[in-house]
Amino acid sequence: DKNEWDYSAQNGPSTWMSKFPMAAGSRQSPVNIETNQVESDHEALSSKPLRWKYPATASRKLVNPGYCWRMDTDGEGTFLSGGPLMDDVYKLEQYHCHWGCSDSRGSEHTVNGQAFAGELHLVHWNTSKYNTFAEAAKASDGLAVLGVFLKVGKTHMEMEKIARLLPYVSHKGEVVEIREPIDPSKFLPDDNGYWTYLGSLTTPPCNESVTWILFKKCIEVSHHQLNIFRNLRKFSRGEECPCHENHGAVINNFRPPMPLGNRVLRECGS
Ligand code: SG4
Ligand code: ZN
Repeated sequence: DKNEWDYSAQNGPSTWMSKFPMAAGSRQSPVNIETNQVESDHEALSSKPLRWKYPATASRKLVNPGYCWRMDTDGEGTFLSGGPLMDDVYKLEQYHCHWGCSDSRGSEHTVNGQAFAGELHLVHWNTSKYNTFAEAAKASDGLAVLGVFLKVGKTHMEMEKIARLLPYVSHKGEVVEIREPIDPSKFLPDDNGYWTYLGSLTTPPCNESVTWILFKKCIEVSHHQLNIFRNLRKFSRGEECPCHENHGAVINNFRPPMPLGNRVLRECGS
């Protein structure tokens, strides 16, 4: 299958470029953020503050695609604009998460070489310039992803609603409809400071279409909540468990940092 890619030694990130040539491009994500090489760009970025709005009813369907959990959203009434996005208006398409096998790794971006326990991604598309998500995903200014680092600490109450539903999508291909509101804005830290740069999707086909906005401040989730993520399975119900390989658990679903090259990392806020 041409679309077979994963995070294993055989089909993992170092092999993606053979089937997905864009993965070898010069604008790839994630990257390591060296905080002393970041350009403060207060004037240009803070002249238009980053603004968002998400109705609590935006979260619609929780999916296990076999390599993460993903919440598909109803973009209606959602809004992201300002900061590096200037006046363009983006809508929320979905959000999903990356995590490790232990709490010491799991994020895709790193800060001064340090990984976090996980990284949440809120994926948006530019509705000012494009008609569909698919069209936007092919354009250099088509997508915007808000990234939030997860560290281990206290139980996150909004994440708890997702954790409670994950056992219903334990196997690949399973979907559950959301009945109680899950508010995406509750996953964002209370401080607005962020880093931003131009990059790509971190999974095949690795389109170079993403304006990345990474919050400097982490949010906390509990060790137990991360363990619930680690209980998701990469295979379908009824398929045989590849028991030799961590019982087919979805873990270490992160791509390692790619070269920044001649790109500029900018920051806004503290
Ligand atoms: C995750 O695998 C999502 O499930 C994918 O969503 C997403 O792809 C992919 O990550 C890449 O997004 O923010 N990490 S990322 O760069 O959004 C897309 C789906 O496959 C196209 C729908
Ligand atoms: Zn992601």
